[in-house]
Order: sequence, then C-alpha cells, then structure tokens
Amino acid sequence: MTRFDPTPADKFTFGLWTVGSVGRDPFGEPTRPPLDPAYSVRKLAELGVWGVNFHDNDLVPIDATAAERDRIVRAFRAALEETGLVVPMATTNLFTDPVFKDGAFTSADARVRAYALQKTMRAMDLGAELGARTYVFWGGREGSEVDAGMKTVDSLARFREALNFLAEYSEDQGYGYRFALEPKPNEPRGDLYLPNVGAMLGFIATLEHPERFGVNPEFAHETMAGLSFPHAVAQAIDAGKLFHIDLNDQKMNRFDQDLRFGAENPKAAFFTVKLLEDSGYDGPRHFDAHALRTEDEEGVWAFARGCMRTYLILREKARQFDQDSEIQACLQAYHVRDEALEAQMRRYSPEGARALKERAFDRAGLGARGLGLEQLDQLLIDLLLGVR
Ligand code: GCO
Ligand code: MN
Ligand code: MN
Repeated sequence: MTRFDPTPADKFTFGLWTVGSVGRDPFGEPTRPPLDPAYSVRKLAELGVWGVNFHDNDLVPIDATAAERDRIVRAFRAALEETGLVVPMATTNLFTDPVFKDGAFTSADARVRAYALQKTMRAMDLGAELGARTYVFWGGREGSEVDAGMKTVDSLARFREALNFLAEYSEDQGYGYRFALEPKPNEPRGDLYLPNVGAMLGFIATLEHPERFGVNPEFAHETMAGLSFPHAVAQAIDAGKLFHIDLNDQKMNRFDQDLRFGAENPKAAFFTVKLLEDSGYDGPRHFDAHALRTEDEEGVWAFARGCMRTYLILREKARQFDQDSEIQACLQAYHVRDEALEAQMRRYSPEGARALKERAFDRAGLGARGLGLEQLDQLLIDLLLGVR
C-alpha cells in the first residue's frame, strides 16, 4: 500500500453508471459489455472506494416486475453487506426514456410531469431502502431546443412545485433526505434551465424549504460553460450549500466529456481539492466520470484508480502548499491586513462611514504596488510539477 492508495476514510464514491459506462456515444455503439451492479460493488471495494451511487434504473430496469426488483435489490444489498460499501446518494433517471424527451418536471404535458413525480417517489423509496441520505436532481431533459412552446417561465414554476412536493414526500416518509440540485448549461437539451451553480442557488432561495436544498456542482458542467469550477464551488461553500460534488474533468466549451479527475486541468483540480479539504466539507468525493471509449474493463479500473490517486496526490500537494515557507511568505505579503480599517468596514456605523470618507489614501502608491502573484503562481507550478 502506498500513500496514494485510497481507503474508505477518504470517502470516495462512484456511480454505477460511471464505471458501468459501456462507451456508447452519439456516433458509436458500446465498446464494452455492461457490468453487473453487484460485481461493480465488489470491484470498487477492492480498490478502496467508500460508497456507490445509482439512478433507479442503473439498478432496477424501468420495466422490471416487483419480483425482479426484489431479487435485484437483494443481490445488490448482499454485495454491500459483504464489502461494507455504503450508498450515500441516490437519484432518478428522468432522461433516458422517450417519455421524458421534452422534460420531466417541466414537461408541457401534465401526465408526463405526474409520471416523473411517481418515478421519483419510487426511486426515493429505493434509495432510502439502501441507506441514501442525499438525493440528487439533475434535470437532464429540463430545457428546450426551441422556445416557441412558450413554457420558459412556467417551467421554473413547475420545477419548483415538483421539488416542494418531493421534499414533503421525503419528510412524510421519514427519509430526511438532503437534496442536491445539479446544474448543467446544455446537453442533452440545446439549453438546460438553471444552467450553472449561481442560477441554481438563486432558485433554491425560492423553494418552500430552502434549508433542505443545496447544490451538486460538477467540474465538467461549469467548464462547458466557460466558467471557473473552483469559483462555483467557493460560492456553494460560502452559501452553506455544498451538499454533494461531481468530480471529473473537461476541456472548455465542448460536449460533456466526463474525463478522469485531474486529467485535463490539474491546476483547477488542485484548487478544487484544496477548497474541499480546507472548507471542512465532509460529504462524498464523488466521481461522475467514465473511462474513455477506447478502454476495456481493465481500462475502467485504471480510470477509477486514477481519479482517486490524483485526488490524493493533490490533497498532499495542498498540505505542502500550506507548509511551504516561501509560498506562505508570498501569501502573507499579498494579503495586507489592517485591523483598524477592517473593523470600520466590517459593519456600518455612522462614525466609521465618516472616518472612511475623510481618510486620505495613497491611491497612486496602492496602484503601483506589485502583488507578487507571478512568483507565487510559479511556486505553485513548481509544486504541482514535482520539483519543490
Ligand atoms: C450528466 C450528469 C449526470 C448526473 C447524474 C446524477 O451530465 O449526465 O452529470 O451524470 O450527475 O444523472 O444525477
Ligand atoms: Mn455531467
Ligand atoms: Mn453529474
């Protein structure tokens, strides 16, 4: 065992759909056979993973009979008990079946919306049965290609109604779920509603029980929109709304690539890990990514090991960053403190405001001061590239 081998204490999780991805894409058929869920559980446990998550239909096919459902859940539960893997999060597939082609909770057809509620309540039952405490909503089809259907404003109201309904259902059943809403800018719809973390946080404030709702930011999704993932995570942390996180990687402004964590943007991955570790976030470190389509099963496990290894390497780098005296000296020089001034700014008072208005500032001097960020950032690069 090396220091970069994960253990359950690291709280790494994968979705059944991630390691189970068969490599299908819009242009090509699967390149790998499907994996049996109980088999995935055993393999993940061997790798040191803590938990496994699923959409209802990753585990139970959409057309399974009640007897089939029970048999599948029993086999899955046996694998969990044997390995000690937990199910911290569950979610609903509201995007694969043609019934959801124009949205689930935001469909213009009341019957589709009602079916989406039914399917989600049943999926919440399944998740709770297996111990899940976090419930993720990713509105895969909640969006549009054309707005001529005139439902853009209505869709938000319907999405709100559905979430309020399901939060009540959770309380009524005693499930006590915390809900994590996952934004994405587009794909599979031309435009998805509530496309980024900021939009989702604004929407949460309009719900009946905002305290039960937080966000599930995904690296790929903010990056697709050309936004900074660490900044989105920071906003979620600041709002006390980081309920879950989807780690992966992505080139900017493309389709959702779901690359191995840290594979494309190791620097942003470093800041993500540092934010998670420094903030005291104690939820799952979930990888919502999949192996490249070029890979066979061996490649899938190499991919899963790689996600966790990179996280652990970056966690060590984050500690090194905190202990590096040269880096810390740069940071100290950069963050200029002034207790008296900060006290005046912290909270408004008429005296403080007057004092600030009258104070003379060396504007030219402040503008001319070099901040040392080139040097600091190069020290970080040296650290990440392993020469420090
Ligand atoms: C995607 C999403 C999904 C969700 C998953 C959990 O782009 O397909 O990231 O993988 O995270 O449906 O709700
Ligand atoms: Mn995604
Ligand atoms: Mn995701």
